[in-house]
Amino acid sequence: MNEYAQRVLDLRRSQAPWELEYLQSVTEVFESIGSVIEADPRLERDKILERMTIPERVISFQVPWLDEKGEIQVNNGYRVQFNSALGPYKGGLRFHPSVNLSVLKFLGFEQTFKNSLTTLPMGGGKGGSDFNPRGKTDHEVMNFCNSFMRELFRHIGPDTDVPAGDIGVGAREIGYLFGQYKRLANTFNGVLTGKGLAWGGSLVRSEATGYGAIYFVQHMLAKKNQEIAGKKIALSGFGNVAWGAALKATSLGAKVITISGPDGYILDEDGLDFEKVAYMLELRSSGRDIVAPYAEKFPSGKFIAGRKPWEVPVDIAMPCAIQNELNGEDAAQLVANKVELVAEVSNMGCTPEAIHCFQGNKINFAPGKAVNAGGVATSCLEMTQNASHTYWAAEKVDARLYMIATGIHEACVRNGTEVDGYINYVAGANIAGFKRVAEAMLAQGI
Ligand code: 2IT
Repeated sequence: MNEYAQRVLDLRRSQAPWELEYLQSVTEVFESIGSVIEADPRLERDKILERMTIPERVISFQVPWLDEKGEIQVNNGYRVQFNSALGPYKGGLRFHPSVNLSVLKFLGFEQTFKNSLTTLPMGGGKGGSDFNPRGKTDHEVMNFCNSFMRELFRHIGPDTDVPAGDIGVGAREIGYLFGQYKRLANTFNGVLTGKGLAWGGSLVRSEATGYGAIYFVQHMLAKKNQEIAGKKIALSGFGNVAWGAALKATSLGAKVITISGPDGYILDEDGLDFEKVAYMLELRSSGRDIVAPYAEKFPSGKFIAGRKPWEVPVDIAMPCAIQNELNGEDAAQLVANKVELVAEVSNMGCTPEAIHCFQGNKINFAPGKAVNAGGVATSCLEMTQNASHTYWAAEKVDARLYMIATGIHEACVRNGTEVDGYINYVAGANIAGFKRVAEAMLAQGI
């Protein structure tokens, strides 16, 4: 690692050694940008790395709410407004018991470079709560969302900070959050994305993360003179992102043979079809956070309890669940099973050991900030539609999404191709994302 980058990383580690996820995400970016730092002395002079690694603002608040029994429950709520060099803070809200400040700082840091990669005008932010939606009633979710927004509303706005969904925050939660924002701010505007289609949402937004990921994979394959039809794919997760990826991959003739949940994974050697993909939504709306019922409904599906799908031989692996879900051992297993490429769809879904294993074996590995950027990019298209008081046709949104995925892939190839021709997508994405943020920070002073 570059000496200046190492110094800043060491400083941040000494200040908060417990923020493991955050330090992991900073390390990954800093390992990639040595050549950029060496080429531009202004970066160290203007303390760009020091300034990039402290969020511009962190809002931390209590979220008290009433459960069905009338008892008071209390959660932690946060919004990390990480970097506004390129536009208003933009990034999702995550409701999951694993949420803490380290997780949200890593997500906000990643989001900053991801949003930069889209080349659209968005800064980076992230927020959420350790609220666990599992097993909660609609009323409880609404009570929670109302309380969460009662504090958050004063910190956000269509030109200030535009939250969206993430794990545990889907259409239902965005609806409740938007309703409460509107009541408190007395304004109907594009303050949140992922809204319902009748009240400001964009066509294709709910599919966009998964669709964009598959478009990105198509480009990775095209670079190897291959196509996606006929490929066997292992997905993890069964939420919105895995659903969109499964839908697009299936419609392009690929065979998706796994999905997974916290309880284990489903292996379906027949591959998903549209009925099975539609069933993923039912699984999610059950609020139980398990995939086992799939095997009862579809006899071709086998439920493997307590294990991850990375032990199944496939051509393409796509983690779509949560950070660090694919570790060094999983990666070694995939490599032994002759995986051809790995596209990370979850944010930081692979551990550093896993990434190094893929790269060491010259397997093309693309990081989440490049692969999943179609989601936030389409959020920006929703903002564009809201700001111009109009709706676009699905074809127009989808065509823009495809173009954005194409542009990100090109940026990765341009910045990440090594002397032997191997495309280091991690380096390519980090360098391309970093450069725009750094340029804007240099221009805007302190
Ligand atoms: O990780 C992500 O990029 C998201 N959860 C989507 C963020 C957004 O603002 O659409």
